[in-house]
Amino acid sequence: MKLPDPDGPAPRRCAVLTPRSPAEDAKGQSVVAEGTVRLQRSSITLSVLFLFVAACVDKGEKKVEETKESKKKEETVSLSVSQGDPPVEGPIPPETSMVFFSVEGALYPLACYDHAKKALKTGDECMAMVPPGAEVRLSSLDAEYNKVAGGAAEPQCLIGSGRSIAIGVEGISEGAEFVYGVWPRSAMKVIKPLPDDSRRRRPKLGDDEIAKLKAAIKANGGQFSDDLEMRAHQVTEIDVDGNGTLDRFYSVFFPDPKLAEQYIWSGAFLALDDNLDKPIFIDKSKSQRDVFEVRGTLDLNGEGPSELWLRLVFDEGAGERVVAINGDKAEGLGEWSCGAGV
Ligand SMILES: [Ca+2]
Ligand SMILES: [Ca+2]
Repeated sequence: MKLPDPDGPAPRRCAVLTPRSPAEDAKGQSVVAEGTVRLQRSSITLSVLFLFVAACVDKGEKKVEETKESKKKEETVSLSVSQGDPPVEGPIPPETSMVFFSVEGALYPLACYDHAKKALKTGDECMAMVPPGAEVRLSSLDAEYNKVAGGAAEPQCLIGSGRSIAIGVEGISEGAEFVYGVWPRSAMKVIKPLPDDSRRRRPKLGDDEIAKLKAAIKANGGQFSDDLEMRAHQVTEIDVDGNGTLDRFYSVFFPDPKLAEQYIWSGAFLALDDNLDKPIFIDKSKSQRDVFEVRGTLDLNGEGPSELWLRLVFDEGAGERVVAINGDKAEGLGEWSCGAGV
């Protein structure tokens, strides 16, 4: 079914919305010139027209809204059925080992689960699980694809460093914009990415949230004057511990009043079951020039709770890392990718 384009011309049911030709404009002026009585009549007519236009514009806006809604629905449907390779069935942790990759022109291992040792690992140990020729699965923003692992390669963000700490895959630096990947292919369903807009909004914090977060920052060694303005970069709900009650992730910072793009303090907390009285301290920026984001969750060892897939964003780039939640402590697995976090 072809839907009308919401950006295209408005429906013509309201004739008064049609622009007038220069000839019609000239006629209008001559009517005005004929006299006051006609003018008064015109103004009454204009008022009526105005009301009619207002009603039509209102209806038009509603129509555009409805059309946008249906277009969105149609896009969602077409995305879920159109591109990419069909899902791959098979084992997930704890029944299998798995590796989770960030895509930086190559598969950059962030963390992995070693089934034999029943342990979470990072770096080279994850690389070693995926020999050349192994089947991997990659996800772009809206579709998943099956690929084959190649040999060791430099990630794009570290090009020229001589550090071949990623796995090359033919053709992934061009075309579809891949975001993350997994081995084995069946493990893709472990990754639960958050919708992109969960990072684009800049939420406003309530007074109670600010007071509790300031107390939590101080309890974790943060120093700042009490009247300093706190801002949120991301506040989002995720069920990390899988108990059915949403937990809230906070990424907050204090802008440095004297230096642009510098923060007095920037860091992240997780309020389990939305309880901000005792939030889990996730991490803080060392350079005071970056902010944290959660991109998604994944239960790498299949034993709950989920691990957090984080991103650290700074002026010139970003790095990623997986953080495990152990009780009331957060533990970063390996280093931040791409040399971030220093
Ligand atoms: Ca929860
Ligand atoms: Ca886990």
